[in-house]
Amino acid sequence: MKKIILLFILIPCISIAASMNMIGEKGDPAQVVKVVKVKMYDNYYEPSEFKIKKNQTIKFIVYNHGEFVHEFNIATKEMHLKHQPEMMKLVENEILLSDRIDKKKMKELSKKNHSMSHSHSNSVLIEPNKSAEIIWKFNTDAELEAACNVPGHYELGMIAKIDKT
Ligand SMILES: [Cu+2]
Repeated sequence: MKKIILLFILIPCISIAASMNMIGEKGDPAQVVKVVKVKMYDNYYEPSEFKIKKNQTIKFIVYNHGEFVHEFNIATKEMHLKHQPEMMKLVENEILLSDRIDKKKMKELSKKNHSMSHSHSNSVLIEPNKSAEIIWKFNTDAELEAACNVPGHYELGMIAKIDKT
């Protein structure tokens, strides 16, 4: 039974990794040209739009002011939609709780399956009153948005537009 659950989580992670190069890449800290501070609330971002230029490397410092766990994930709309069932599995396995992440459980499961650690360079999952950083190089023409894929939040409009000129 456990094996089946792990497989469900593993498959979406692989598909996300495979499409990673089309959305840009993890940025080099030495090449950061702009630092953008983002505040997370229940359930929206402030600001809700980022203006950047193609090929820029941007550092996002994201702070969660909300009462719930939120995600900051840079991807295409299609990738966000594909990622959502994976997040649902984290909820079903009681790893992702409404106001915290059960890191012990996540660690236990990730010993058997590395993808369970849920670390992708284009996304961070942040507990209330905590912050995280993402450095991203926008060397892509793909239309991107930052969004939260915690179940229900995307539908509530927890999306920030990335305006690339
Ligand atoms: Cu959220």
